[in-house]
Formats: sequence, C-alpha cells, structure tokens
Amino acid sequence: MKKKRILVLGGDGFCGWPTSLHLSNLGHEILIIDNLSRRAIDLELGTSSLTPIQSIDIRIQRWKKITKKDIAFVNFDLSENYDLLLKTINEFNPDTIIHFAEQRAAPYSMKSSWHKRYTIDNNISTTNNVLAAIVESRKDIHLIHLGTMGVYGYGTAGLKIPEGYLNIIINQENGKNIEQEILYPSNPGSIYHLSKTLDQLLFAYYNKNDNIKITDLHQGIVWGTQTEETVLHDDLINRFDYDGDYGTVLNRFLMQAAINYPLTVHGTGGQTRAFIHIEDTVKCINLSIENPPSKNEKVKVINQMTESHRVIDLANIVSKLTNCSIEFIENPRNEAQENELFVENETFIELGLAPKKLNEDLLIEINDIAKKYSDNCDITKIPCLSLWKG
Ligand code: NAD
Ligand code: USQ
Repeated sequence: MKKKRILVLGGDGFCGWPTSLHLSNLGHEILIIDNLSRRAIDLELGTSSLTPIQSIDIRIQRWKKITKKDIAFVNFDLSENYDLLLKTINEFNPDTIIHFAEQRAAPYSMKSSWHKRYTIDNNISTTNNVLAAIVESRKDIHLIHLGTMGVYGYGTAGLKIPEGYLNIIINQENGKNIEQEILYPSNPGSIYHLSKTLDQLLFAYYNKNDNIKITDLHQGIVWGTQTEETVLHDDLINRFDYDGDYGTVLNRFLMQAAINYPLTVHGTGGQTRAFIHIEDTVKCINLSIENPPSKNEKVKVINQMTESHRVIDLANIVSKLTNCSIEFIENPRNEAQENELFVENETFIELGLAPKKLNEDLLIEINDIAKKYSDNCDITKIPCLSLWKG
C-alpha cells in the first residue's frame, strides 16, 4: 500500500493516540493537530485518566526512540483557527484527514447550558472548518470522521440498522409509488449525539456540492485501553476514563470491579448498546484509509461496531468474573429503559476485520489496567451526576 500523508485531528485522545501510533507503525507520515482540550476538561472536572498518560511531547519522543519514526504535532483549536488549519493543510498536503476532534461525552454535554453550547459550538465549528478548508485547498483529500451509533437512536422498529441509508417507498399524489434512498432518520439522545447528527448533514451537503470524499464511521462504545503499539512502553500508554462524565459503561464496570465498587447499572440495565474494542477501532480506521470512496460517491457510512449487549448482561458477566456486586441506580439520563438493537456491520467484516470478542479480554483488562492502576482512582468521581432533565 502506498504510504500516505495523514492529518490526525484530535490525535492526543483515547481513539486518536493509538490510531496515530498504528498508522505511523505502518509507515504513514503523521501530523497530529490537538488543542489538548480533553486534558483541560480533566482539570475542570478534577479528574484524570486512571492510567498515567504522559504529555504529548513525551509520548512522541518515546515513539521516536523506539521506532525511529517521527510524529509531528501542532497545538491549536480547530473550531477557532480556520486560517491556521487551511495553512497546515496547504503545507502538509495530506492524502487523508482523520477527524476525532470533538467533545465526545454525552453526560458532559448535558451538565449545564454552558456545556451544551460548548459541545455544539466546538463540534460543529470544527467539522465545518475542516470541510470548508478542504474545499478551499482544492486538494483531493479523503476525510474520515468518527461518528456514533447514537445518531440512529437505539430503537430499530424490528429492522437491522443499515449502514447510513434507508430505502423508503413514497406514495405519490398520482397513486404511484416511488422508491427513494434517504439518510437513516436521526434520533439523538443527548446534545453530544445531536452534534453528530448535525455533522451528518454537513457531510451530506459538502459531498453533494463539492464532491468531497467522506467516510463517516458510526462507531459503538469503545472499550479496552491498549493496542499493539501503546504496550510498547509505559510512556505510550493510552488514557482510561472511569469518571461519571467520560467513563463509558464497560470500562467503568471493569474498573469498579477491580476495586470492588458495586457496578453502577442505570435503571433496569435493559439498554442495549453496540461495542468495539480499541484494537479493532484502529484496524477499522486503517481499512477505511485503504478503501476510500470514489470521487463522485455519496458519503460512505460504515457501522463500526462488532457486538451488541444489554448493560445488565455486561454487569452480570463482570460480576461473575470478579464477585463484585451490582447496584441498580435511578437513571440520570433520559433514555428508554429497554431496547433491542440489531446492527448491520458487514462492511468491515467483508474488508477482513476479525473482531476481538468481548469475553476474551475482560479479565486481562481488569488485571493489567484496572487493578494495576487502581491506586489512581478517586472514588468520589465515579457517580454520574449529570442529570439529563433539569
Ligand atoms: P477524546 O476526548 O479522548 O479525544 C478527542 C480529542 O480531540 C482530544 O484529545 C481533544 O483534546 C481533541 N479536541 C477536541 N476538540 C478540539 C478542537 N476544537 N481543536 C483541537 N482538538 C480538539 O475522545 P475519543 O474517545 O478519542 O473519541 C474520538 C472521536 O470518536 C470522537 O469524535 C467521538 O465522538 C468518537 N467516538 C468515541 C467513542 C468512545 O467510546 N470513546 C465511541 C464512538 C465514537
Ligand atoms: N450506563 C450505566 N452505568 C454507567 C454508565 C453508563 O448503566 O455507569 C449506561 C447508560 O445509561 C447508557 C449506556 O450505559 O444506557 C451507555 O453509556 P456510555 O456512557 O457507555 O455511552 P454513551 O453515553 O452512549 O457514549 C459513548 C461515548 C460516545 C460514543 C457512544 C457510542 O462516550 O463518544 O459516541 O458511546 S453509542 O453509545 O453507540 O452511541
């Protein structure tokens, strides 16, 4: 495969850092842009990654020492510095831009009106700036965006959620029926998920008007911490969020089990969600780089998930492995207590993804990460205090 020049937006984050290392390892030239806002939010919330992550400078220096490969880094806010973004694109001349750079926690986005406005302003301005800059640069760039399964909502009306588009039949005034393909109707459950549905419209518009090549990856909940590259040295370790705003459900359960903190199941635990391991995330992104849409193709939407589970089933699995008890907590979110979720995910499987199964690695994750770093846990940060309503 031809080596590419890849701009990674948000490359210091949970998904962006291991992806940058993986792509660098494969021989691609990597430039990260990140304003380190995720680290600033840790300070705002008085929390930190369970794993002791190093500064971006130390991470990059360590990578160079181990592999002799360079990763470049520039620190600026993509939602505000359009001219610098355009200049960077013109000078670096990327083949591919991978866009991770958004505020990604649903509970954080619901904390207050400030957090709602920040999430929408940050995410939408960043996406619009990236698209406008690609158009203005006149370069043939493939944009890969990390979207979310949550744009669909999680109810399926008995059908497998397709990869982005839905065929519908319209009854015309003249009595005839015509078939049309539409974007699957969006049904966001939080301001964060709403920002991702707005992103979708931006992609559809710039693709239609300017023929921008776009892949939108509708990703499920990412679990796990380490990848083949991040385990190479302690300085490369990936972040692990366990707090009530940024910690996602399975990683939270694994950490809670490690310190024998009753597993925090919201409501009945009947919510079904899609999951993927971080190792598979980085592989899927590489598969997307290798399989760009063609010039006049519509936005390529791919469901980036490997399995679905009910929250209560996950809690039971973790509880059985560790003897940790389960606590049912009044749900702080405004979401259906129970839902079924069937998701079409053939694209990556057909491209060769061999998914890592959840059961295989849970104990490794508990022992090698959650237990090993449990001294770093501040248990006062575990409860989810962000209330969806008022
Ligand atoms: P993260 O918060 O760890 O990483 C995002 C990075 O983007 C951070 O390093 C942050 O500093 C940077 N950033 C944010 N706004 C920026 C701006 N305006 N300018 C420059 N940099 C900015 O999040 P993550 O878990 O790595 O998620 C990455 C993407 O994947 C997000 O878009 C998220 O919506 C999506 N996603 C994540 C998950 C998950 O479970 N973590 C699941 C599905 C989709
Ligand atoms: N939940 C619990 N207990 C907890 C934490 C969560 O029962 O301690 C429940 C929630 O109520 C929810 C489900 O678990 O029903 C999932 O919550 P989550 O925090 O793991 O995931 P979510 O808020 O949906 O967001 C995460 C990422 C986001 C990504 C999304 C993918 O933070 O960036 O877009 O997963 S998806 O869920 O497929 O939309």
